[in-house]
Order: sequence, then structure tokens, then C-alpha cells
Amino acid sequence: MGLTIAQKIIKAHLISGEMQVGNEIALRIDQTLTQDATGTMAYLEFEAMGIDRVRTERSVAYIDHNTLQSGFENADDHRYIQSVTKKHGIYFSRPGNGICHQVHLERFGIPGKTLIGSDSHTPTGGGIGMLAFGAGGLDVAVAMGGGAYYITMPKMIKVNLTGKLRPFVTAKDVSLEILRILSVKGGVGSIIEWGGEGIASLSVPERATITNMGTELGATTSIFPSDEVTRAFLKAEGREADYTPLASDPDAVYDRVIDIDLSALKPLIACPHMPDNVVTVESLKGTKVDQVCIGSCTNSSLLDLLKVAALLKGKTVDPRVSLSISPGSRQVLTMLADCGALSDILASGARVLECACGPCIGMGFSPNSESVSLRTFNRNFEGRSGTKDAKVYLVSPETAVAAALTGEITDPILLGEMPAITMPEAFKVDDSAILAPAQPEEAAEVEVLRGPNIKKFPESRPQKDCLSAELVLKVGDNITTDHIMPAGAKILPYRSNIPYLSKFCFAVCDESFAERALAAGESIIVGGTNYGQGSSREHAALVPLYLGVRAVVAKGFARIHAANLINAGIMPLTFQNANDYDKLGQGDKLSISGVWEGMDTGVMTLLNEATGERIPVTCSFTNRQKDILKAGGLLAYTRSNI
Ligand code: MIC
Ligand code: SF4
Repeated sequence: MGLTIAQKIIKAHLISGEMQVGNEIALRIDQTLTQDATGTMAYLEFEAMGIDRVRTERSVAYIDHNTLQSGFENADDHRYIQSVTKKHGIYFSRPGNGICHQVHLERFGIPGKTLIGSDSHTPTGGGIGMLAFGAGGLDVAVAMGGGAYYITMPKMIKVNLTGKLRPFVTAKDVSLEILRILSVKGGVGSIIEWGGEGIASLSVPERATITNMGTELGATTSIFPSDEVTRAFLKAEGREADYTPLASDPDAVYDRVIDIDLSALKPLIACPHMPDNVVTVESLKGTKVDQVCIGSCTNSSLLDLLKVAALLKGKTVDPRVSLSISPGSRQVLTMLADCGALSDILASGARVLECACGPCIGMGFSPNSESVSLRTFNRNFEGRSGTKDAKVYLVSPETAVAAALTGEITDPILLGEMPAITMPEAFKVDDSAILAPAQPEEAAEVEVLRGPNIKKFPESRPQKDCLSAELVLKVGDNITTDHIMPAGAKILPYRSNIPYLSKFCFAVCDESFAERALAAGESIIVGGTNYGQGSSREHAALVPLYLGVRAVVAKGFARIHAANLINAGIMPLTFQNANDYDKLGQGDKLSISGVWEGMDTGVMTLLNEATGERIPVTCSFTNRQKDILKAGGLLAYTRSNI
């Protein structure tokens, strides 16, 4: 039987486990990346493991999230990351050099290699044929130390593209179309491979837009073949030597095949507050728009912004709209400047922001109250923009420009003719903002500089055989990590200060949560389906750990968050019968006796001491995961195994 692209890469990197759907497999990791909002923690964890130098082929630290230095905290964390990476063999991409996924694609991505990153959009690398996963910081720390990365062997979904995109219909619309078809849960447990004759007309940045948003499907990752388009991109980056062709076998078997005819697609838009809430742009025409943001790791490539500049050229942004543009990298910004496109953007009245995540993670540029904000980003979760009552829509750069120029949601097809864009044959390569680490013989001399914002990790709490805890919070379906541990300009600077962060845990849903959890001592959270979707931030597990949460019982979990809970020593448990969710109420006293046995049999009984009700909950922990939970988390487990 033939293999899919992902199966081939997995096979070549398999350390242990059988490649059968549902089995735990361990993979050798070639490259890692971190960003600063998760990186500080990841490097503290790496240091705690006591390994001198990274054992990967390439590890890179990016500073792109916390670039709004409104106090000493971010600057101190950046200085810490710069020094700790220099000491331990990691490349350091300076603040302003760009968004991790965009820069990694440009400068480091290699087809056929494995990559894990402490950011959920790491699958962007699939656009260049990498097998790239988002992971918790601790998993990245372990991989930097040469340890394996564990995943559950996923199913394989193939999306077959035929035809060709019409003008003003873009890769972003392809992403929104697959979200419409599959929903934010539809990719869970699967790798999505994009293929078919239609991919030949998609450039690497367009492919990367699609693999980037595969994260919103809940997919383990997404991948494109590596072909002549990939070679051309690598050549333009001066890295043709990194090219290897990659394709699935003709007789590869997929669990599901989805066909999309590119020529039939229309401009699409995701409505508040979920990326899968997709309708046609046309159906919302005339809706007044207050803000438009172009950028993020989804849509900030040179190709995207050349199109934006060409459409804005000679025109002015509608007076009711505030338009921001954040280029994905310094390479993109420099090339826009060199060809004059930047002047066209500036002349239109757009506000050009730094090459960083910026508004995508609520780092500035929050929209006004009750506003409508159109963004080319990948997430529109409630409150993520920093304005709780704002209505955020997700669109392509073309649709964004149409709204910025007219002041209302407008089908970009009405903009007239799409100006022809010629991509340069070579990108302008300048790696001066990527600092190489110290040579091994000089590493001992490098001093690691820590600021006062870095506080201790929460104490590890080994699981016990009998658990008795209060149900401190009951939430519904699709709870995101932005609900559990919000980001934004006010909170993000404290990513290395768990006690301070804890005050904001679940504040979007329930402002008294943190206080009640602390008072309860040991507690349990109850959730609906797809609990923990969104970000890879391990803070969404470490903070609950700090607050005493011992287990989360839900109808289902998002992959990275479930792994982060286990890494933190918290048990993710699933209702055997989803209806039992209704039998539990906030404030109930719950207990589980026989946790050890339940870990082995896969079923535990949750006793509701208030009603006497016995509720079966299930788990499928591997032996390694049981040991991690018994040790009180991956760090404690790794330490005891070194
Ligand atoms: C996000 O898009 O939510 C983030 C911010 O990039 C996160 C990482 C984080 O919380 O630091 C992600 O996607 O993993
Ligand atoms: Fe940054 Fe937004 Fe991409 Fe997350 S989704 S990495 S915050 S640009």
C-alpha cells in the first residue's frame, strides 16, 4: 500500500510506536521554533532540564508577539531569550524581524523535515512541505534537548483542488471554504494533505495561508507536496539547495477525500466569533465597517501586500475606517519599500505597523466599542481583539481593501480589474537580524540575563489515587485558550509570571473564577466539546495548575491543549455519555476513587457527592502519560528520567 506525504515523513522520523491510526507515536524532530509569548517559559523549562546545547538540526527563537514594550517586562523577557539562546545553540530573530511563521518559511523551512513550534500556527511550514506541529513549550523544550515528540497517529484527509482561482478570490477563501465544510472540529485527529492539479497555480505563500488556517480546523497539521513551485520559492530565497521533491504515492489511502473546484469559489467571510462561521462576502454587502487590519501569519507575505498596495494605489481609505497593515517580515517590508509599493500604501492613509503579530493578538489597535472590524487574520474569538463587544470578521486581503476603501463590506470583485502583480525572481535576503548562537567553546562565558518579571513555575502536583475536588467552573462548547488564559496588551507581558497571570484566568467567562479556584484548594472544570481549541499556550494549563485544578472533564478536547494538560499534570477526562454533562452543576463536590486503576482500564467513576450520581468518564492515557501524571507533569517526569 502506498503512503501519503505525511506518512512518508513520519516513517522517516519514527522513533517508536506503530503507524496505525490512534496509536501513540514518537517522532524525531529536526527543527524547533519558539515565539516570545511562549518562549520565555519554554527556555526556562529547557534550562531546568540541565542540557547544555540543543540537539536539533536547527532551533530558532523569534520575538514577534510581545513587541509593545509598555513596561520593563517584555524588554526583560526579550533580553533573557536573547542570552539564553546564545548560550544553548539557538538562533535568535530580533524583534522587528518578523512573525515567526513567515520568517521561518522564508529563511529556515526545508521540505521533508519535521518542525515543532510553541505556537499553534507552526503548521504554516506545511506550505513548503514540512511536517510541522504546534506544541506546548515543554514539548518544544524536550525536543530541543533531543527528546522525541509524541502524537497520536492521525487519520489522513486529502483535499483535491481542481480549476484555478478567479481574480479577487484567494487562498484565504480556500481556507474559509474548508472551514465551512469541516467546521472548527472537523480536522481533529487528522492530517490534511492538499493536492490535485489546482495546487500548481498556488505559490508557496498562498499554500502557507492554507496550512496556517488548518489549525482552525483542529487538524494535527496540514501539508502540501514539495514541487517546482516549492523549488522556485526556495531559489528566490537563495536556498535552492534545501529543495527536495515530495509527493504521495499514487496508491496512497486516505480516510476521507474532499474536492474543491477553485474556479467555483467566491470571496468568503467568517462572521463573529468563530472562524467556521462562514458566508459569502456578497451576502453581507453594505454592512458598515469601522476598522480593517491586514497582516498576521496568515496574510502578510510579499505577494499579499503587493496586491494590497496595487489596489490601494491612487485611492484613499474611507474616513470612517481605520486601516492597519503589518508586514510579515522585514524582508517583506524592505521589498515593499524598494519597489515603491510602501509609498502607495502610506499615501492611501493606512497606518503601517511593525512586522509583528500586533492586532492579531490584541497587542494594540483594539477596535472601538461595538465596532465592526475586518481582519485578514486566522481567529476571531470573542474578546481576542481587546474589545469585548467588537464584531470581528475574517477576510482575504482583497476583501479587506474593498472594505477599507468603501467603508462597508464589499465584494472585492467590484474593485474593477485586478492589477497584474509580478513577483520578483529573487527575494532580498538580509539575515543581519538573525543572530547566530555562541560557539560551543564560548558558551560557558555567556551570561543568562533574567529580569524580575520571571517568577517560579507552579509547584508540580502528582496525581493521587483518590481525588476529591470542587467543580469550580462549568463551561459550554468550543471554549478556546483565549477564554482560559486571555492574551492582549495588558496581560501578555506577564507570560513568565504565572501568579500574576492567574488573576485573569477565565475572566472572559467568569471574573470570580480565579478567586473561587484558589479558595477551593483542589478543583475540577467541566467543559463541552472541543475544549481548549486555538492557541498552543501552555499557560492555559499551567495557570489552572497553579490555581489547583486537578482534572478537566469535557465532551472532547483539542489536541494541543489536551497534551498541555497532561504535561502540566492535570487529567483530561471525557464523559462516556455526553448527556451526563447536564448532571453536574457548578459548586458540586466531586470525587474519583481508584484513579490508578481507572488510568489502566480507561474508565473512572466520577461521584457527585451532592446528588449521589455516579458518572462514568473515560481516558486513554499511554503508559508514558500515566507516568507523567503520577510524577506531577512532564518537567518532573523528565527530570526524574535524566
Ligand atoms: C495565537 O495566535 O493565539 C498565539 C498568540 O500565537 C498563540 C500562542 C500564544 O498564546 O502565545 C498560538 O496560536 O499558539
Ligand atoms: Fe501571531 Fe496571530 Fe499568527 Fe498567533 S495567529 S502567531 S498571534 S500573527
